[in-house]
Amino acid sequence: MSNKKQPSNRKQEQLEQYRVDDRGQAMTTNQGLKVSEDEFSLKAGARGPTLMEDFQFREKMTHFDHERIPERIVHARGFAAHGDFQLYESLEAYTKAKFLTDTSVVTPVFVRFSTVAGSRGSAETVRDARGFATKFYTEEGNYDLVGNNIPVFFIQDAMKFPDLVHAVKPEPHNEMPQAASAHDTFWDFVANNQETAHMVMWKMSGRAVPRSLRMMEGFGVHTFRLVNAEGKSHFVKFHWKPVLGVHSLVWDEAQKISGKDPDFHRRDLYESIENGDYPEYELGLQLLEEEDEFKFDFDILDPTKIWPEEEVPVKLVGKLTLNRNVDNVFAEAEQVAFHPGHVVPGIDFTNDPLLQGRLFSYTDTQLIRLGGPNFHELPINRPVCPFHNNQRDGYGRHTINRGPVSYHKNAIAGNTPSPVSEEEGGYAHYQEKIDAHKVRARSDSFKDHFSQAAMFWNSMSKPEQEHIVSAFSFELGKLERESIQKAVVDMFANVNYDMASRVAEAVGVQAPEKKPEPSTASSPALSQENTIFTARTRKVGVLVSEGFDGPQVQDILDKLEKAGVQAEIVAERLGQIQGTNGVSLKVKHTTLTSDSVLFDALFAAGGDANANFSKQAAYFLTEAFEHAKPIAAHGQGEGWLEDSMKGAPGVLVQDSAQAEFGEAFVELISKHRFWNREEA
Ligand code: HDE
Repeated sequence: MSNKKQPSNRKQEQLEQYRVDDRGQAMTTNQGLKVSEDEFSLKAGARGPTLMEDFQFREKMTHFDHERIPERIVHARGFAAHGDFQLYESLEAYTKAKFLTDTSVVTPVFVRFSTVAGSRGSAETVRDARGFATKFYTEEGNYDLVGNNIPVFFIQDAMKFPDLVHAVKPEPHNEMPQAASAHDTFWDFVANNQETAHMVMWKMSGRAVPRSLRMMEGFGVHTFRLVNAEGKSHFVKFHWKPVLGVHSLVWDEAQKISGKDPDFHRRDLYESIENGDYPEYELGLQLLEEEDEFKFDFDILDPTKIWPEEEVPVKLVGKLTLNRNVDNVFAEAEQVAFHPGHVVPGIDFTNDPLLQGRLFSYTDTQLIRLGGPNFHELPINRPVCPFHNNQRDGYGRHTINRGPVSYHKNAIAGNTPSPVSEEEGGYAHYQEKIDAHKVRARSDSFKDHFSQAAMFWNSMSKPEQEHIVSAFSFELGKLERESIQKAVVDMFANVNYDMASRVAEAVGVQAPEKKPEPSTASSPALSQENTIFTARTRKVGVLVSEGFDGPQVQDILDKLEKAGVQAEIVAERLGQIQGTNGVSLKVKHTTLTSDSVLFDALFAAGGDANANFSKQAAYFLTEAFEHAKPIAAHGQGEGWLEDSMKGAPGVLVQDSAQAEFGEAFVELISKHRFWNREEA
């Protein structure tokens, strides 16, 4: 980590006492004993056996043997950062949660992003949902918003979660494939559990291959409740809206990145924070009066449904800024323990059967993962407010509770610690009236699985629809069993007949029967065509060789920098590279150490390239072109472009008349991709 001054807040002050810098220190054992030698075990003679007495060796080896803890059963591959959250306007009409009512409060946060299916070391650009879990360290206790980047879930009842996860994880007989849903058991589950239809549509879309963790939305998924000081409740859905807009990779690119840079997403997040390009997301709320619970043609308790933003607008209420990287991934990102049941007064649950089950699972999983009931004492998990109760002991207890009393009620300690009233900040559950039979059942109001899946399809632009068809064709194309391919195609004919027929043709199974369209509704907010577009923080690969046009190239690089674009020089070898008029550039990559898939756009800046570099540059450019990326060429760089690329959308070739070349390139970069090129 760099030595630059790091942003601070109350949580950072607390963490500071646990941070240790070993640099410049004498080496000791864990007991504080200074050691004089750390390369050789204690032996009976330099060529003799190691002695049992060697406490120093035993301590070092034992600690090493115990370094690993079980990875998360889902969301194992994750990365995290610290930051702050601040509110734009008081939400006291809706909630009494202090951090949502006082605009002067800066709430420290810790956010962990993750993929779902892959193991802890798996590649990051796989086709998957992403976890977006936020811990707010509020003055009233920790509040965790444990969300995903897809607003709906595969199943409606927590009872099925183990089945879903078993189906998507690598198949148990051969542990293949890693971090991928393109295999028989996942799609067998889908076809036999048709409530999955809506989320599968999202998973086959660009949402499941985000360009960056900084460019994806987050969703609380379930309907929660906000409760104000008068006890009035509103239903609420939580959203995170990225300030840079929602953008995706293309599938071919995502797969190649998995090999070229399996750490692509964490590197992007880490570097952005180190560069001071702090990732930002606005918190959005969809609010619903209690009286409106039944006004929709879906059940608001059903986690496979969204509230279309055009019907229930998203109110932007505050901003999350990630401004500090972790110091130690294990201590922070691995040991952090999230739980949808970590709430504060003013935030409450609904009877969404998926949420209800999650309220059990998350503590349970920490007990096995973190080895006991004291995980709340780990530095990253400690609230910034004090905590007092009569819980005692257990593995790894840090707190030294004083005095004889560890029970309630008592007289010895004046009946303390004691519960406090709601007025004094005591959490009181919303008093929802329940009058029902105990049943194991799905509510009839949860039975429409296809309308919103169809709405998602209807809302997509043409290129987005093409990407969905090709994602289905890829995934089903990987299956061994034709019966499953057929069952999935038949199922998705219920969503959109044309889509399913095209997939059937691509994978060579019989076309499905024509089914009626379940919905003609659409929600423009779902299309990434309607998102925010900006060149800020985009990464451009600058292909350049000796003797490039110094003044012109430097001018273009200055324009890119001014627009917040990160330009990285790719040349034949590392070191400095000389252009005309004494301009010299520092080379960051060679064509060996980088690849076109690692950049948002390419700038062929020219120079007297040898045959090998010209060939490599041409290869970079062709691939970037295939992936619909912005391309600019100057001077000899134009010669590295295939003729068919010149004049295509998003390809800028400098001619002498163009004074504003740098600005024009920035404009292209802000467009992200040129899908019309793909169509052509
Ligand atoms: Fe999770 N989920 N989940 N989940 N989930 C876990 O808890 C679970 C669900 C989500 O970065 C586990 O600490 C059940 C929906 C995130 O540490 C586990 C059900 C959503 C993370 C668990 C769900 C999520 C988890 C594994 C169905 C989006 C990573 C490790 C009822 C709203 C948090 C852990 C982090 C992690 C259970 C469904 C989001 C096993 C039983 C829906 C972001 O407890």
